[in-house]
Amino acid sequence: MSHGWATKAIHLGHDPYAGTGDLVPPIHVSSTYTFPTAEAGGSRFAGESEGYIYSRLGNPTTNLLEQRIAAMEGAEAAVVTGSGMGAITSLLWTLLRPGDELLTDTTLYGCTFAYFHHLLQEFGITVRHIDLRCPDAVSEAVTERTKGVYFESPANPNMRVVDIAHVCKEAKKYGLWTVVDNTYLTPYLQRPIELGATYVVHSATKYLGGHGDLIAGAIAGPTEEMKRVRLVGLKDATGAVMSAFDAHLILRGIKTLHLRMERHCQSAQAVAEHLHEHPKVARVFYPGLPSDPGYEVMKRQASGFGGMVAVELKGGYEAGIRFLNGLQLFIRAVSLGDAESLAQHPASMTHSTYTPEERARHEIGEGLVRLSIGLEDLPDLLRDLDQALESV
Ligand code: 4LM
Repeated sequence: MSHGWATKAIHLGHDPYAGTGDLVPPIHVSSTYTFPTAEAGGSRFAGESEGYIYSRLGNPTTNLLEQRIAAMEGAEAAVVTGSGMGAITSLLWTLLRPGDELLTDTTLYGCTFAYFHHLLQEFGITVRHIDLRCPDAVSEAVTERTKGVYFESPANPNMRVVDIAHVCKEAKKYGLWTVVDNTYLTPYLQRPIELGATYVVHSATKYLGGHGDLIAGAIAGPTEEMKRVRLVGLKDATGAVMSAFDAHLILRGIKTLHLRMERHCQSAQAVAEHLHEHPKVARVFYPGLPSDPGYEVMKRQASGFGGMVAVELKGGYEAGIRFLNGLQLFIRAVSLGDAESLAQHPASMTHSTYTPEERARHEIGEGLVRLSIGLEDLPDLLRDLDQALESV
């Protein structure tokens, strides 16, 4: 019998009646594993027999989380990592070689942008930004050196939405792989692999963990490729493994992911509508507003619009900073996806890795304020936003 999405997120891969009968899967803290004989150890290293070797290569608690994330994403397999950046770098150090070319959308999370521009480019990999919202963007940009296409949707911080099925179909025509950073929506709301993507990456620090108490990442994709990522990008290149304790916290977090995401979406929609009407607001970036350029595409490819809202105030940078400083319930902090509502200023914080000219080119406003809508009572959130806007 095939179970539903939430049932898998709660039960998959653990038999509560086995062994000591733990309802909750135990946390396996061992860094290394015993070999009954020297030959048995050699045979595990040679890949001829099953069995754990060393926790950088695999651990029962992180492996259970990998099974659940793969099932949630509709992927064949997954690999979990010590951070979202650990996921992105472990995947791309596995897939790219000097001379290769990577196509990407105009907007990326600040450290992904820095990795692409300050590392990949210095190692002889060309990264080209194209407007993936244009239907012919991939076919016009592809060269014989192009290996893949990487994007976020909705993008951090300006909520740009890319038509995932269309871009993946175009990329496939030229034999390119595609990577979608699904951090903002989570597999509860959007499953890029089912829409044709080859890989998904996550900062599991955000909604998957959901409680602001860990740093983690995940990659999902085809089984054989995930083996390579584990043995090349993760084991040898980055070493960015997840601890068993963090895997336990994420296993706990994803049991309530569906409930949390429903509430994040509801409140974010209400906040976006409220701010959209406000006389001090120049523009709200939220694809759940029918006036947003991403609205129609999002309705097709996701089952909700997510919990992130960005806002540009009339009065630009100065107004944005005053607004941030006026908030009393929203907490001034980067990161997102927690129970607490968070607010930050991308130009001076998460996206300060871009130069001002790059931010202008990549559509990241200097006055933009990003809100991660938490799980508090909505009237309290609206009241806090209103009183902070008063001070502008
Ligand atoms: C932030 N973001 O935006 P780790 N992909 C996306 C992200 O938003 C992030 C990462 C990857 C923020 C962190 C301070 C779309 C992170 C990187 O931070 O390495 O888990 O994820 O506020």
